[in-house]
Amino acid sequence: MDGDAVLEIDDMACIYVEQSRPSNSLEQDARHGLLTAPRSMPPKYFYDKYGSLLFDKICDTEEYYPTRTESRLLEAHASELIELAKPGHILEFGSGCSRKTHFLMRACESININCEYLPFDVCEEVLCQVRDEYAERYQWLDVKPLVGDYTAGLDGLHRPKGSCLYVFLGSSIGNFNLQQANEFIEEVTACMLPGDSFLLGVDRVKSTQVLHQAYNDEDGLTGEFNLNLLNVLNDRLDADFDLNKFKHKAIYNEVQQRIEMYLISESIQTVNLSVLDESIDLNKDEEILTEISHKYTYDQAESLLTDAGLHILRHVEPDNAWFSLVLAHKSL
Ligand code: AVJ
Repeated sequence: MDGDAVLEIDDMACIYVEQSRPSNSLEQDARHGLLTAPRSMPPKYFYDKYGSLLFDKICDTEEYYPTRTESRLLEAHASELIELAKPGHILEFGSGCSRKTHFLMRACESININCEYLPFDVCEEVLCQVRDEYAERYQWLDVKPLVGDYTAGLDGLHRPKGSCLYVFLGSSIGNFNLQQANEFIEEVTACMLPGDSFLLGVDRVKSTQVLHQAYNDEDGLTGEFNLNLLNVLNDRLDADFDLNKFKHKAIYNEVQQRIEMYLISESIQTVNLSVLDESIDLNKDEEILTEISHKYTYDQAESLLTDAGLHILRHVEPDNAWFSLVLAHKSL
């Protein structure tokens, strides 16, 4: 019936989550990060259309173990995790294409938990696709996409009524430095009511060789992904970065327990950033830090959640201990 169809679309319309803190514009981030050394840009600008496609391809490479390792863990443990959390709502930060969330939905389905899915992401276009795909595949499921930037504060988050499982997968937490990671988890915890839980996917400390290969894949996809940031800057700042004059570098910093990804200037060069009305002079071998990806030990992965006052319900890892899924809850 026509009326029903309209109602259904209305019910599942995207909700815009208001920022509770201003987040920097690309122009501000570029001014702050690029005009003086040491230079850097936040990793969120990787993900234009081409960057998102490249990231998807990275996830399918042999070297980039996190995606498949986490997927297998979810596949093996989704049922017990869902049974522990008993969610009325599943709210996922940085849901992207929601490829891994299917494991959680199937687990809900198999034990007849009727819940609502709230994917939270910056990209409305992808959120709408996810909504349609999930609504079609899981007829019992309500999908309420949340459009917004989860790094810009969570006060604007409409908190669902009934028990909620907050999900943050893919070791996206690794892009935060340690302080930011703690702050973000505290913010989520502040949204939680007693009985709510938090499922966190965390990449683990491991051999430098395995880590190095994961960020230096044979086909050069990670390099392309990194260099694509310069395309984004050329586009949005009307800049003139020459991609042939930069190279990709990713190293594991054992002291800081993190991958550091850089773009290296291969010669002395001047780059114009027209929109900023500025130019920058780069030395040969000068670095621009484009991403950090923090790795955690088993105990550190738990501390992320327990330091915020949550209690661990379950912590699963594969035999090689390369990745952790930690489920914690706020006690009653
Ligand atoms: C999406 C932030 C988890 O840090 O491993 C993959 C991004 N960068 N290869 C990561 C990324 C280069 C990824 N995260």
